[in-house]
Amino acid sequence: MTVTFRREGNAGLVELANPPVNAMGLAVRQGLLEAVRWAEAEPGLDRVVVSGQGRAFAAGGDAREFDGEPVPPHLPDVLDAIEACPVPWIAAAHGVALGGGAELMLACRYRIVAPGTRIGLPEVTLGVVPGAGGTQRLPRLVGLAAAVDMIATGKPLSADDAYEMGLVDAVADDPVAHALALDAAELAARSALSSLDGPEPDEMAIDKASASVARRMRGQVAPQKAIDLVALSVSTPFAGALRQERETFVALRTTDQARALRHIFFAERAAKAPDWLDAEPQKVESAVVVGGGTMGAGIAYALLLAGIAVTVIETDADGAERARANVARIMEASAARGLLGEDKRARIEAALTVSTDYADGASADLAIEAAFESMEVKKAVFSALEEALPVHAVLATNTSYLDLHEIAATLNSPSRLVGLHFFAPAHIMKLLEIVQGAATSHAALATGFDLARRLRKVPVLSGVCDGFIGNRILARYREAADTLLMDGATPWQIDEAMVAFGYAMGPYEAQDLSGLDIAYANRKRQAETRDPNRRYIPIADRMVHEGRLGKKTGVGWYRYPGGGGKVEDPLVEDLVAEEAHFAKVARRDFTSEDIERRLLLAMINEAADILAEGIAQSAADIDLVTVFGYGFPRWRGGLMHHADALGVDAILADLRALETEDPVVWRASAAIVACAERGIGLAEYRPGS
Ligand code: T1G
Repeated sequence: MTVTFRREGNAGLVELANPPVNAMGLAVRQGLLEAVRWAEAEPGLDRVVVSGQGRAFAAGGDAREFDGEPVPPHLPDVLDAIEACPVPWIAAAHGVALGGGAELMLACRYRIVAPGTRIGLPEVTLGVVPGAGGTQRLPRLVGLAAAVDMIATGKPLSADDAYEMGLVDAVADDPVAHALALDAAELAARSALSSLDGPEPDEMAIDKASASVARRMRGQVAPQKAIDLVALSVSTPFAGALRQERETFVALRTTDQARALRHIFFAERAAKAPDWLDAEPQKVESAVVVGGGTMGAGIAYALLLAGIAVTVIETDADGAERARANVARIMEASAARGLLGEDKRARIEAALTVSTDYADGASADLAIEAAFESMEVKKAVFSALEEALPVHAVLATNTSYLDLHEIAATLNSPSRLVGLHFFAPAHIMKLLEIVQGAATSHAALATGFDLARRLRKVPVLSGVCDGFIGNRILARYREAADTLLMDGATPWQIDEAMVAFGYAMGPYEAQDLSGLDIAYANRKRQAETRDPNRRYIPIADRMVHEGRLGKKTGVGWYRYPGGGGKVEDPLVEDLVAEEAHFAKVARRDFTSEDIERRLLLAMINEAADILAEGIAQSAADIDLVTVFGYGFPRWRGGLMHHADALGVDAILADLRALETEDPVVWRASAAIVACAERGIGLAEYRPGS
């Protein structure tokens, strides 16, 4: 039974029992409707208290059902029945009440939550709109401005904020007990929200919400649809508006955007240690972080937040001071954003040690090296770690590019080495590439996945190659962009095309932020092994030679007059034109569509090679890397999900056409050829198959 109901005195007690989070699938809807019929027939009831078993009241509609046709009873009808029930229903919630779960609360006459409960209507984050009365009942309860803000952002409220706003009537340690103690007469006098007049008009609030979603959720369809529906509540009678809400919800369920957002929602939750990983993780109570720069400090803070004692090792006293200042700066910023309370801060500060002596890490269970990206430095660090730390300690490197096998070759126990590739800022970015070397033990890997769980990161397993999954795709993306530059496009055009596609910023503005010297160092490192037949674009090297390193030098691909926004720089266009002249390139125009197509094809083809080589376990893993680490638009589902939306046949045809231009860089990946031959998508493709 996913819904149970029983009588206790004059009260009916209804419980959602669909673990783990009481998703309101078909069985729950049927069960709720049976409970209404029971309550209507049960003599002498003066209230029905609905609550949820387990860690949540209800997480809303079962998103796994959204690919198929909606099956009755539909949630809006079930909630209408609850609202119309002659016995008043009381919602007694804990944990989370999201989407349909919050709408169930709105269909009740009285709402009680336990402290710590989160209440929200996050449907837009799944590419849909509230589809069971939320857009009509909420504004009638809390007013237009509060309702449109909640629904357009999808952000859940805390119990106290919900009480402040009037969304809930009480915050109680035991909501069910509180419900049972309510005065029956007061309860019976409460009106159904659907019977109330619509909210006062508030054009300002609507316009503000529209402007905000146009900025923050650019390219996504659902947010503005949700705003339009909430606006309807001012003048449209409840029943009519509810129908429009339902039609909109059903229409959006099967859109590409909703499918893409569901794909990422479930892929993120499926990102766990692979089934074949049967080893026990090393219990990590204390850790060493080598290097207290931006990455090291972020990693140290993330570990401290998870309750792990941290020793940051630096080369000298100045370095140690800078490291301590870097961690303190992160704490300050988190405290300023209300994310770090004084007690927690004191605990974290007490658990942090900064030292120049590896011996201070003698009791560590894990070491994460985040030192300068030079193989020489890495080797020195790991031999010091192997000497100072206990033999059970797992040794990890945060390298973004360097060869794990070369580092492992310097260790007495290479099985202890695993790659843990964090993304800046390490305490915020959710992605963690866990890199498995040939010698990496299952215990070291399991420790990486267990750490990801404790740090609430999205772990993705990667094999060893230059740049692992993410940076390898990024390198190909930049190479393809530089080729477009050489052949006729401008940084502005390229960035605009990728922003129009859905990225927050294009490759050139992004590089100005991170600095052109990082990629330059990598190109220099790769020079010896680069394929001599592969076309090489020297523009970015020239930029570095001329000191145009990006924002940190005030100029890069763009100028930033007065430290403000990016401005096109004719000197860059001159530099590019000159390089094209030297290379005897006849430059030509590219449309925004050309640019988008070529850059996506380049990334998709490289990602397909990564899949074919078994560096990535699945296309879904590559989607997680591109969305959580590289700003690929979440509402497009990640690089490979988008590739399947384009279709492998079309992709192969495009690659074949571009191969005539350059057979080396546009050689179609074996994975794409195989998928086209077998008539499958990249999502079904498995390495080695
Ligand atoms: N549908 C289906 N499965 C769901 C689910 C949902 N709505 N929510 C969670 N799960 C699964 C999840 O895949 C995982 O499965 C397990 O539950 C635990 O989740 C008309 C129709 C509730 C805050 O957007 O935000 O209502 O991996 O690992 O970190 O308007 O899940 O164990 O197999 O995330 O504690 C709107 C989405 C739906 C809420 C719990 N609701 N869920 O977080 O655990 S649309 C949402 C969450 C709607 C109506 C429409 C979170 C959570 P597995 P978890 P968690």
